[in-house]
Amino acid sequence: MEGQRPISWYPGHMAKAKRLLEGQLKRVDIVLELCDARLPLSSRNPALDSMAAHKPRLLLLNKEDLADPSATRQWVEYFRARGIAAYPIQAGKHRQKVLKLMDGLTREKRQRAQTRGIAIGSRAMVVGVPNVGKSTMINTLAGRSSLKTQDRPGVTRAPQWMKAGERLEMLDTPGMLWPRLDDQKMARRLAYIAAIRDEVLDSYHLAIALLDELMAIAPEKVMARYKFEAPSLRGQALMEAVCQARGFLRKGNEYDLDRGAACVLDEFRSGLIGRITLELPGDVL
Ligand SMILES: Nc1nc2c(ncn2[C@@H]2O[C@H](COP(=O)(O)OP(=O)(O)OP(=O)(O)O)[C@@H](O)[C@H]2O)c(=O)[nH]1
Ligand SMILES: [Mg+2]
Repeated sequence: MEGQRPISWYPGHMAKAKRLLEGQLKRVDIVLELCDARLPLSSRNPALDSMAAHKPRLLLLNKEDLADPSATRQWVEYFRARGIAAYPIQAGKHRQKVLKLMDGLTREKRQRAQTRGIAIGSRAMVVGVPNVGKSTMINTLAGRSSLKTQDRPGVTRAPQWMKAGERLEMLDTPGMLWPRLDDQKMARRLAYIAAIRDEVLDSYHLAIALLDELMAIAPEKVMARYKFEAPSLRGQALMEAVCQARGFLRKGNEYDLDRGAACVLDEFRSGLIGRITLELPGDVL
């Protein structure tokens, strides 16, 4: 995009992350993969399908409260049609739901062990891009807030085990990015959901790109939030409309575009513009 630095991925880091993940996979019985329900494709790790092919696995579309419910239904169908058990959740809330799903994944193995008089436990790892809600999920399952969580990427720095019950141990992992190296659109979308640090990007251009995408997907929500009626507005004019609505002006009546950008990113991330999903299965088929 014009005026915006390209986001660079580091192949060395990716290779290291892949090796780490391979090592951890050997130590667990279950894989909980979290993706962001607003971005179910771009926020998934495409390598996991083959790497974890032989492990019981769940794909949890997290932050469903921020996504468009009908889009979430389409995504669940899309993944299930491809043999991937997908479920929408809110990591901070759905303790029983996720425990039950995990229980279902290991029941056979446990019952086989039981017939031999052995009670076995389960070890599960949680993987996903930065800021997707991995630590929140484990805290919820464990029923205590031991792991640090925050609405920014890179909060968890190292893998960490945590007991989540008599027979359940969970491995929290630092967020891992695994995009196609050349896909700037995907990278931008990861930045919208704060899976990539803001500082890596130019917030102003990022926020304009987000507004443009939102106007293409849900113009009525954007216009209702920022109180303007011009469905064809795009680019800087759109950001000016936001500044106008909020009174973000500098001395001399110039628009404070940086403040507008910060506001749009914040409000999208916290769901204030509405429940919006950024990509649909139809876009990728
Ligand atoms: N709205 C909403 N917010 C959520 C949900 N789950 C997690 N969050 C928030 O998302 C932010 C990131 O959560 P974390 O649990 O720290 O995410 P993480 O995947 O561990 O992040 P890293 O350790 O940085 O990779 C926090 O502010 C959480 O409160 C959800 O279902 N809905
Ligand atoms: Mg974390």
